[in-house]
Amino acid sequence: VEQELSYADRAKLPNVHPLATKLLNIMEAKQSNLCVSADVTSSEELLQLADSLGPNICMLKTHVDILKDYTATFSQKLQSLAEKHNFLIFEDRKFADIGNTVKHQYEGGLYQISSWSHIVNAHAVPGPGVVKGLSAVGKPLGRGCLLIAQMSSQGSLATGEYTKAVVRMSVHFLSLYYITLCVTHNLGFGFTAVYLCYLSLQLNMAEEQPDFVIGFICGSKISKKPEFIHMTPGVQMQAGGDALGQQYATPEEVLCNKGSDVIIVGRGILEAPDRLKAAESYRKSGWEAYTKRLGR
Ligand code: 5FU
Repeated sequence: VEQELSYADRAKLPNVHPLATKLLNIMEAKQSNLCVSADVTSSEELLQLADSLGPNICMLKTHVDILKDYTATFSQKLQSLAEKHNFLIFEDRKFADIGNTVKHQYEGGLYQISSWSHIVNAHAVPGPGVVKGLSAVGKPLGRGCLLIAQMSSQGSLATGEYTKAVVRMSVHFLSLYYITLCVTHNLGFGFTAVYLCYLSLQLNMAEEQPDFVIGFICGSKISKKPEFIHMTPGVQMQAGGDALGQQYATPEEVLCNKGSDVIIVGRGILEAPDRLKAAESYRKSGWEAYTKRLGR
């Protein structure tokens, strides 16, 4: 039986993205695969959450556009807390437009997300251009992106062949671009053959160096490549759901049975009477489920 790699082993793989290495090392050091989803509407409360739960988490997920009082100072303070407590920031922006538009949305506007968020995510619906656009801004800054391959909500259309296509896109987005070029420029057969050879080289290069996409939002492990990080929302101690279609699985189910790497927990912690105690219990469950999966 093939022994599964630990987070620490995966951090050392030759082709892993530096940001994925950083995350995997944080997870190992803090014994935490918990990402808290800080879905609150006041900056002060968010910062207070980041400071108090910081020691228990590997990552903090934001929806910056639900804050009623966002300022640039807030993002600076959040970055300081991320350094103080050694966690990464993930803005759950779900970019889903053409490359040129997402470039502006990522870099500019009110929030200037690329300046403070280590990780963002994107829908694959627009095709590879969305990754290309984000990458133009994020790659020089050492940022990373998660592709949304599955969603936790009831009736999600991101399933089956769509999910598989997202996994392929994570690796091949550059190559798809070349195919399009080839077709739209109507190159002759000979040229196309040469292009295809070049393309397969590109493919391998992309596989060897996932240079911006570091993983997926998904419900279970969907890629065998240990360089990719699988992150799963819709997690609570009790399976179930909410009134608006959210569906929950337990940390044990997600990390041990479904083979994901990181649990994303919002209301399971935010609505608990003692948020710190709840975060610690999710951290502990998550870590135990992971070590059980490793069989160590
Ligand atoms: F991509 C996804 C998804 O498929 N499901 C989600 O729930 C993202 N989310 C986010 O995770 C959602 O926007 C919330 O911010 C968070 C889950 O919060 P909960 O309170 O744990 O349900």
